[in-house]
Amino acid sequence: MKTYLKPIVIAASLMMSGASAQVTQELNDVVVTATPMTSPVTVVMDPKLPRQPLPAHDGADFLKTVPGFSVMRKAGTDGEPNFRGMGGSRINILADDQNIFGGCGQRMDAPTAYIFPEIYDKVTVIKGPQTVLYPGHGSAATVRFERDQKVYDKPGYDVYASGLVGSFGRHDELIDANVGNKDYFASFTGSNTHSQDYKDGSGNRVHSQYSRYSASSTFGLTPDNNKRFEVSASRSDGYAAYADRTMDGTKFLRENVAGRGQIKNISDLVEKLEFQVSRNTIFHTMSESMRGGTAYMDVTHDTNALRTTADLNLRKTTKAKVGFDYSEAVHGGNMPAHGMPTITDDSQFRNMGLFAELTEQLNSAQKVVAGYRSDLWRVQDRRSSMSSDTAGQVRNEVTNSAFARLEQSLNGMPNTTTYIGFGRSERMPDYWELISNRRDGGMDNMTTNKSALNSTKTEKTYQLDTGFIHKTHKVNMTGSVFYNQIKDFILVDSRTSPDFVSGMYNTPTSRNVDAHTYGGELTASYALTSQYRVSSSLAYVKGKNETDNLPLAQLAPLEGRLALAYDDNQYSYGALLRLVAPKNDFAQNQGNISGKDIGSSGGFGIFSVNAGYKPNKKTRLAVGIDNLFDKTYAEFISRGGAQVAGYRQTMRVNEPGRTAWLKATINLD
Ligand SMILES: [Cu+2]
Repeated sequence: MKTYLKPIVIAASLMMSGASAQVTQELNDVVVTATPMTSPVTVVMDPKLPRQPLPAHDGADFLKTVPGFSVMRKAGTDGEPNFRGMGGSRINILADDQNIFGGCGQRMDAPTAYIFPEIYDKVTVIKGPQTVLYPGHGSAATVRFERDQKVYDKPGYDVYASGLVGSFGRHDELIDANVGNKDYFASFTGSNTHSQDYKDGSGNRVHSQYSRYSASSTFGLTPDNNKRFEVSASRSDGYAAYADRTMDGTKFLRENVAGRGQIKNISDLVEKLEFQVSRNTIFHTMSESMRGGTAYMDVTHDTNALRTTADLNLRKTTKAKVGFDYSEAVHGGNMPAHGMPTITDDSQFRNMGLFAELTEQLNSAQKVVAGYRSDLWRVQDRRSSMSSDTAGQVRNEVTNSAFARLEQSLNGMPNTTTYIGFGRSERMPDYWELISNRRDGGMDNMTTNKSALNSTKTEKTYQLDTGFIHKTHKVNMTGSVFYNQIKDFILVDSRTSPDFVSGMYNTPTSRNVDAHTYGGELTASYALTSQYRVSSSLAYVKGKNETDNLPLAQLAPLEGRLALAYDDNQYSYGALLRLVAPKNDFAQNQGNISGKDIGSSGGFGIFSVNAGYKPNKKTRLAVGIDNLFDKTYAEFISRGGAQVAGYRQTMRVNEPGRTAWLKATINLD
């Protein structure tokens, strides 16, 4: 265990030496290995920078560089993000402030499966229940993938393009092109990615090949400096092999149309007004066709949403953001193997929310941020009475969430901000928890039609968040710790003894239990010289299922990272050591909508190296070798390996072995 505590010691010594350090020039991150908090509870990232380890071309793997995040592996792509042990809908994923709910009842497609980070300009993570501005079911973190729409005051264009080649036949191509003048703008993004099966450290092939493309275009008008109106459309599709189950994803079609507008400087009171309407449709097919079978199933999830917000200047020191959002999501599917080839709806979720967030600058050193949100939910069970005992029934629910946070700059310690916040987040159970799973059935649980619609209560998280940020050019240190009490935590229980599963698909149960978790993340980096920087991070979480007197399931083990980087603004070199502790406390067959604990896991250390070259300001080359020593390992939260003909079955889906990659990016403007 001692090895894994080293980052803490290093961090502590950096903290002491950092307090009196002289300011020197800050280094650019050429290859990002760990991302610190940028402001209280908030991490902001540039998705166009190369990352190590090389992420799959989807939004989950990308989040791995944020301490506290881990990803449940299913195969090559479409992993499931988990933050501080909270998975599934507890992480609210937003693409341009729209929820994309995956379609798969077996959760092949987390929302991040439809998101290609590099086509966005900014990714923001807000930790804990410390915002109420966004729709969805999230309580543990909010992740926003955003485009900064480029507007022009004279004719101009910007083009960003990147290409990547890597081991196991991986190649990515991406373009983000913008053009405009003072009256209009237009943009186009396109991405394509492909990978063959990768091999784990022992040289065993993992059933994991995938292919994806995406294309989107936006057209907008800027009648004057204060107004912007735009329409956009996008489409993406692909396929992916899954090593953790008996079917593969052969279609992941997402189509999106949206209209949005922004009017600024309306009056002294109203600084900005924004509105958005959007439609997201998912058509997903899972089938046996990639492994020689013929069985298949289709699912659809269509979401229409509306959102409007106003930024208000209430007083010189008081700002507010108030708004309203509405969404309507219909899920459907077919079962050709059971004589139902036509897609029929199984549920509708309607949600209407009102929210307000207030920022009060108390004095030059103190700020209070507080918010309140109320949602009205209406869930309709549209299944037939053959497959649900709540067929046709409607559940209405009101959820309330609120938070307050004090941020304070320290007088005695320059460049240091501390914060303390308390939040209550009430989470409406999602599609999987209410419709896919069955209810906590007591004695009679041998049939599949015990619907969870009315029995699964909303989940209430009461959380304390506190931390600090200390930033100079030489030292960057951040710490965030949290403690929460979760009332009616929605546990997905697949235990067979006691009997929580039923039917031929072993449908698990959505149960409410009481739980608590605590932990935190620490990052520290220190510029040894103007070219050398050492950085480290640590993430820890512990939790308990109080009702069952068991550890809370799906909590990743203690993890530390240590990196050394050289950057002279033209050449860069870096090395990354990731250390993960063994984990022996687990809750067999308990978990969330995306996975469950399957046993203890061993600790491991993974060493990776990278190098970069910037011949000029517009071009960047980066190369890396991940898992240099070709270690065979799997993440604790990863899914169990399935039996796939021609492949070796493993307890968990193993991570890739040694992976080399090269990425080139170019900016033209
Ligand atoms: Cu599926």
